[in-house]
Amino acid sequence: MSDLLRDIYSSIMDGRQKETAEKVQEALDQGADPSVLLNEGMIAAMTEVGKLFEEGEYFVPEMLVAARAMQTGLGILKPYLVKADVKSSGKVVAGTVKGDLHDIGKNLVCMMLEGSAFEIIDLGADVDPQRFVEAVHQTQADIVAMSALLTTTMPNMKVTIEALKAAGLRDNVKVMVGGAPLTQQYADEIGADGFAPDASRAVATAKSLLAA
Ligand code: B1M
Repeated sequence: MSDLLRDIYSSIMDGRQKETAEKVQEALDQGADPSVLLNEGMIAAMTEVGKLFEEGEYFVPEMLVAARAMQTGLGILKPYLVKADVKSSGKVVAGTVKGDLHDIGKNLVCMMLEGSAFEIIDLGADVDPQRFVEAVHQTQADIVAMSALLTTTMPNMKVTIEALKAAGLRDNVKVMVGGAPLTQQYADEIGADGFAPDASRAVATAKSLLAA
């Protein structure tokens, strides 16, 4: 690991927002590969934060400041990940499901999709099933992309799919799901059309859903 990559990793671990932004920018200015910074520096740091939380060494405030530093770093990285295309690949309504505040992974998925010319309607986190329904109705979206990071909120994906059915919209839209606790099997069980384990594969999944 290079010194700068190590600095990015530790500035996120320690929740130092300003330093994270400066180090990410410095690395980019030196020609670093954005996907290496993202995966080996930033996501690796968040994974370690989660491990320390599980071990009782980090608590919610530490997770929160690390998440803020991560979001700041992602803001710097975004223009390098998102290269706008001309023709729209499709319209995506995205959000983290009801009860769930984790939005970093969802934001990353949105960035990658945007970088592949999808139009994103980002509903944010803690999104009520009816809000997804309204957004699909209003925007005539092609895809609903739902994220969940908690085992306790995963069932709200199924609730949202049922709400789309009840509104008569399920046949008009593809549903894809993702988030750390999810599996392809769970996606199949709740009747989603697609699952992706990470943000780059989310792009491939979205494309294949619209090609099908
Ligand atoms: Co929370 N949290 N958290 N947390 N948090 C986890 C998820 C946890 C695994 C930590 C742990 O115990 N090891 C654990 C969940 C346990 C479980 O349910 N099995 C946990 C817990 C318990 C909690 C609280 C309950 C803690 C408490 O209050 N006691 C609480 C719940 C609050 C709530 O949501 N109601 C809570 C709170 C928080 C913070 C607010 C402090 C903060 C979130 C801030 C924010 O997001 N703005 C936070 C954080 C930062 C984490 C960890 C450390 C990091 C999450 C993250 O951003 N990862 C996390 C531990 C971990 O994941 N290792 C943890 C980086 C991100 C890039 O990865 O989100 O997985 P991820 O996204 C990936 C893929 O999953 C995938 O692509 C992304 C990029 O590759 N993906 C998709 C995601 N969505 C997708 C959608 C797709 C496709 C792919 O298609 C639509």
